Amino acid sequence: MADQHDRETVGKGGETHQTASGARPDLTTEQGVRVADDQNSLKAGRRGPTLIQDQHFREKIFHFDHERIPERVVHARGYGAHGFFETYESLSDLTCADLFQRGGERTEAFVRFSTVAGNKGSPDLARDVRGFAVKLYTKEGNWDLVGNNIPVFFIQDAIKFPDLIHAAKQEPDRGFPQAQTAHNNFWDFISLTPESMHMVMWIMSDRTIPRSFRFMEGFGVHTFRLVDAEGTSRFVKFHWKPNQGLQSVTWNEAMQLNGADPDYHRRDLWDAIQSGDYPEWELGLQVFDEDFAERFDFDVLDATKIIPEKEVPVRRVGRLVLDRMVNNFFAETEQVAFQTGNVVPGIDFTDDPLLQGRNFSYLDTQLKRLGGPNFTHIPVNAPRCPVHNFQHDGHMAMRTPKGRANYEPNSWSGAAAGPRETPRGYESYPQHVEGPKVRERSPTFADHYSQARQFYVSQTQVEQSHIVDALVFELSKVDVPEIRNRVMAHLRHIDEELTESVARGLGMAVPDKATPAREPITDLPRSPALSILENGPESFAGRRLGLLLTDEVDRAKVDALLKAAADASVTVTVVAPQIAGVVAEDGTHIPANEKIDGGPSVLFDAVAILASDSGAQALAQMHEARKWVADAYAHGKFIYYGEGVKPLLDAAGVSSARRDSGMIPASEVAPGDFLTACTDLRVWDRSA
Ligand code: HDE
Repeated sequence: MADQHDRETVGKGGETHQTASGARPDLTTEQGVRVADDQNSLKAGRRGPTLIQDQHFREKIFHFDHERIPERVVHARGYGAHGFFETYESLSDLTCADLFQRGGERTEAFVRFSTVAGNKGSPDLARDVRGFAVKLYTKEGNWDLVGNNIPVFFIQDAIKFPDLIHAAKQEPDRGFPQAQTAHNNFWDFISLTPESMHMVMWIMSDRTIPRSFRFMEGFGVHTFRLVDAEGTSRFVKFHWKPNQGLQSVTWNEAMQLNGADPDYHRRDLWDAIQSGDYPEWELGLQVFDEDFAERFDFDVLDATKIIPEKEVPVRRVGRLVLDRMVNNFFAETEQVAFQTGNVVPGIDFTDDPLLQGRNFSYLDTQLKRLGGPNFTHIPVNAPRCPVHNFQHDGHMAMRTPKGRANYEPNSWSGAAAGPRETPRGYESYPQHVEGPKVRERSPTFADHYSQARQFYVSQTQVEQSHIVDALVFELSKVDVPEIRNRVMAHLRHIDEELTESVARGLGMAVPDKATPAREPITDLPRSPALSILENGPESFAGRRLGLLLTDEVDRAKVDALLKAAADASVTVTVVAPQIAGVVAEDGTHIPANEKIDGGPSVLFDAVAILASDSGAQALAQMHEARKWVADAYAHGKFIYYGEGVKPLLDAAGVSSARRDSGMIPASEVAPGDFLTACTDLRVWDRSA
């Protein structure tokens, strides 16, 4: 029989099950008939035509022909994992949501991270917002917190979403560029949409090129409500804070990574979870009342605004741990359906017009993608609590309801006929609403620049320079000077020096200021919470070291470094001139994980080079090896180097004069101390 992986088979009851461990199940058709030969179709004669009566062949090809479903219209490329949420202590003073009632309580969770603009096969390191969608299977139903890694959005009203996404995706006549905003249509739209300028500052920062999903924050973005058992409502903004610290890559690395490993983020999450290094985030709440909302400089219903952490501190109320990869990418990550409308008693919406629009869109889109109204029956989407209703029938109904009752009220479902009363049924917060029907933007949404400026001034100098570089890069891909001018005209309201630097980078003059809908506030205080570099890791744990070795290397030195890395929870990738690995001075064999051109230094958070004299000389002659070192240096990485490596460093352009605090000689510094120094991640003042 064909060489098949252990497959799941479909049992009588319709549920899938694994066969007894180790035993390879017989192949069957979907009807359960055993297949005699899965490798040859049925033909009239050895060299004759295939017969249409070959039911197994037809069924196999038929199924294959229908394996694809439409990709998500946005967030098509994503990666999911299972885990749990643990509540630290009861929040009954704030909300009656069941998952927050008891300290130590764990709630099953599924998280899908994603990029927004690229298609399913696009590279992971596109400059893009990352989706951070969390499904919490609570005892009182599913709560989906469908967030991003940036706390604001481009637009204030959902009616503009199709325009934004059309402008960002491939241009319609040519079908490119893929997974990038560096093109005319995107910047044309942005230049005509001043409300996007705060978000533009975030997307031009390194937030859009995270080192991995594990090192980024998540945000619910909108203002939601928490409602307690007495029916009192408070406003809330949701945050996910990574315990691993924040970390991004540089733009030059991102561009190289997309070639070296287009699955860089997927692989990182897979490797971390499979090795038992489970990523964790703390759930943070910013809770505030109507009085604060009235006093605040901006409208809390405007999703282009944050509430600075200094004004309303973030209270950490629990942790999210991802500890299990999916069994099957399609069944789980592809079929998971998030919906902002999925809330549980104790959590409610506000009138944020973006959120209101999303509540419509997410349910609607699943019909197209998953083909019918019964997608809630798919295991990854099904609530873990009982489900009873009369929403029956439809495509692919997986439940088999029993009995005569399929309407309500009825007198078949139990002794007490008549309408049901459900304790703790979901009650919407009885907010008073009245007003004329108008198509208008509230004037309280009119300030488009103040918080963009606050974000910019809250960045370190290095981060500010990355924003300038990103704007220059993106606008240099725009070939209509008028669009560049319009963007710069907005930038002038954010920061004059920023605009001048961008204009210099483009070789253009600074244009007149755009006419603002409202004059910005220019003295909002700096907020360190907005910087990545001010919220870095506390150690180098969870990071990856690239270790370049050659034949004849001193085995004891290699072992000492590997041990220090294991002690510091740092993963090591051994890179060598050949994939077979190297033979150390003592004759022992050290296997490699990557051949040097398949394992460029952009893949690693820091690098180390241990080589024999002759090995280093040979490396100095190799273009890939020189580039390996030169890139690590240019990207500001910590470099640990053994004796004898000098010829390679010189050949890579890292002469003695350029050796700074990040160039760490193994002859002087113990491996453990080198890894401790790596906590800083980069030597930013190194000029490339
Ligand atoms: Fe989404 N968004 N979105 N979005 N969004 C979708 O739903 C939409 C917005 C976000 O991993 C779609 O199932 C509208 C903000 C994530 O499966 C769709 C508006 C935020 C994901 C949709 C927004 C998000 C989506 C496409 C403007 C951050 C991926 C497929 C009002 C708070 C979920 C799908 C996953 C996906 C609509 C804006 C986050 C079409 C109309 C703001 C993380 O329904």
